[in-house]
Amino acid sequence: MRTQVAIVGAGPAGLLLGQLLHRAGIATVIVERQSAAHVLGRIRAGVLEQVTVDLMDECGVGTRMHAEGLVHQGIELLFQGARHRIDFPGLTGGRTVTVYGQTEVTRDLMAARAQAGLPTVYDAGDTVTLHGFDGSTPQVRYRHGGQEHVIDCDFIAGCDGYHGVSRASVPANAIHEFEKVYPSGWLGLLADVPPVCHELIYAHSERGFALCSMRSPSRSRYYVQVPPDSKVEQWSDDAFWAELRLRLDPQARERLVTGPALEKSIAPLRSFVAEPMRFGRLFLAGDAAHIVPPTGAKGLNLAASDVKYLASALAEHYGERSSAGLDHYSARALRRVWKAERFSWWFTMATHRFPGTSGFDHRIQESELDYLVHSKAASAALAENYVGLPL
Ligand code: RFL
Ligand code: PHB
Repeated sequence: MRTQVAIVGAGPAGLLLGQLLHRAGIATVIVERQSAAHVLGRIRAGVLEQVTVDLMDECGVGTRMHAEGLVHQGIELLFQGARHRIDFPGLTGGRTVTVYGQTEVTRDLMAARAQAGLPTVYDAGDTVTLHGFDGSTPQVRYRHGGQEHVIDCDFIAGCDGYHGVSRASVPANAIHEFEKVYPSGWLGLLADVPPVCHELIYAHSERGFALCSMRSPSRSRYYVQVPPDSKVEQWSDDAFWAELRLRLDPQARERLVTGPALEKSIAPLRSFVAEPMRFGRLFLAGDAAHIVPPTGAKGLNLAASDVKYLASALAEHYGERSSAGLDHYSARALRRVWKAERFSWWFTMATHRFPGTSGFDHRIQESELDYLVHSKAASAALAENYVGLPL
């Protein structure tokens, strides 16, 4: 089989790239390790920056997002028992975010790809291998249905997440990795109960961080910070609700509606960047190249901005025979990545309670939050990062 761009991974990065390239008249094949149902079963991101919303529109898949997504004009920060609102439009010249689950983003993109009749290979398992990307004839090989398949292509897009094969295929001496692991995880619970508040609440308490988020007016997503070695089996639904309640303010506690978990999982907290994001004819995008802790909701949005840069660089290559966009892809993407890394690290450190921190650290943290909500400059810095920095 031959194509122009072979895409490894059918998460949001791979599917968005496929759609953008299709609209630019560039042929793609996507190879995914899991089944489509498995990809849709993962509960992850919930908040879209305007840049991501615009990209969904550009891909022609924005209709359901606009009909069902919730436009949010701010967030609430809870600490020392009191809530403080950060007003996005007022602090950023009118900008907002849209609450629309990654599952729905993925579903809409999968449907558009299927409708356009574009080739996607699911269930490739761990058989995918990358070849020749340091030369001029790259290949992606995989096994499917008991047979070996080869995709000859011009470029490979590694959109296969943190544990994928793409980054792992690069010789160790060609890549520089930066990592910070936080000694905590987030235990998340999804339930068909109305959200405790019409906006997200980021809560700092002596017992640790909590987040009240949502997917719709009748479906809530809650998180509590847990020790890194916590196992999801150790947390009954009742234990989760009890812990969440302890981290909220009296009004939220009173309004909290509990119910059986539709899904419960633990996500580690990690910051990670691989540099560069290009190796010959292989380009990394999304979680394959970088991870942020979920505080601030940047992961999916960074995947979207990488893919936007990559799609325009590839369109320039095929349309104008210019390699300038491809040559600048890594530096351009990394500039935005590092700003989101900084923001996610800072927001995590400001709102979590980590083991081994002292009374001094806690006073500084409370002072930081106090400054944040009472200084217009500090609130504006939070708001402009949360709604997303310009491309
Ligand atoms: P994904 O979504 O991991 O998709 C990669 C795909 O590649 C496949 N794959 C392979 N395919 C072929 N061969 C192989 N060897 C392969 N290995 C892997 C995988 O099966 C998968 O389908 O990466 P992508 O596309 O870069 O997308 C990134 C986002 O998924 C991620 O950044 C966000 O989910 C992060 N994130 C959030 N981001 C936001 O912008 N806003 C949020 O509110 C937000 N909340 C979150 C989050 C992540 C969380 N977890 C679980 C880490 C909340 C949580 C709890
Ligand atoms: C979510 O709804 O899953 C979510 C929202 C905001 C975050 C992280 C996750 O910062």
